[in-house]
Amino acid sequence: MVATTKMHMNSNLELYLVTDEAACLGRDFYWVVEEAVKGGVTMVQLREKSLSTRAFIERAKRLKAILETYNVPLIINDRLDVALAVDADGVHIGQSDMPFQTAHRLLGEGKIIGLSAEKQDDVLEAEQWNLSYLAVSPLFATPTKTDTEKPWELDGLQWARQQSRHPLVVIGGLHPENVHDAITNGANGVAVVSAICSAPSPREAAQALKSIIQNSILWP
Ligand code: TZP
Ligand code: MG
Repeated sequence: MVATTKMHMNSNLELYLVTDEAACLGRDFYWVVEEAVKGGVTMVQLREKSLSTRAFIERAKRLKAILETYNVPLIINDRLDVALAVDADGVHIGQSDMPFQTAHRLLGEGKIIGLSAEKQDDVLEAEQWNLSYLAVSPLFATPTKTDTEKPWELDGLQWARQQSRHPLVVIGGLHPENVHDAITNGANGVAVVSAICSAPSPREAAQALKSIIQNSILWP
């Protein structure tokens, strides 16, 4: 048997869209996500805090059908039951959600599991698990989510890069002007809500972010 250190080697974290219907400014949710994917989003996390379980599952099913046609993975925030119900590609868990070991046991091999790190102890603790990625959260302060720990800022990201063997995704306050700095200070991928969901053209916003990310990776 071939030993693997990561549960899911092929997930492309470069431009990771985290959904928030309220940030879509009244436009059709599925249209916004599909436009973003056409612009180059490589992973989508369905993050729903107020839908009923039934509505969450319906939304996840519909989104999965769209994303499958672009070969883009669907990640479910928090809800293992919803991820299992729709056979999503993985889950994203936070520090107060289900523990990693439980999520791993329930989901089985081959699924993406991402974890948020909100403080230094979270980064150190996560070294023992075979995560698909660690989300440094929030990198910068953001009006989209205000109940957060202190932002990491770029020096905190550098520290996390030195400590962690996991791919790092940054989330919180990312936009075209600071994405290059995030990549050159250690991020493997950039997760955004408003920079895409609230943009006049989600497709063009995704294209612009993707181009900055790829140029930053090639020429750090
Ligand atoms: N987790 C940490 S910050 C955040 C989440 C879900 C929101 C990021 O939103 P934005 O609009 O990209 O700053
Ligand atoms: Mg959570």
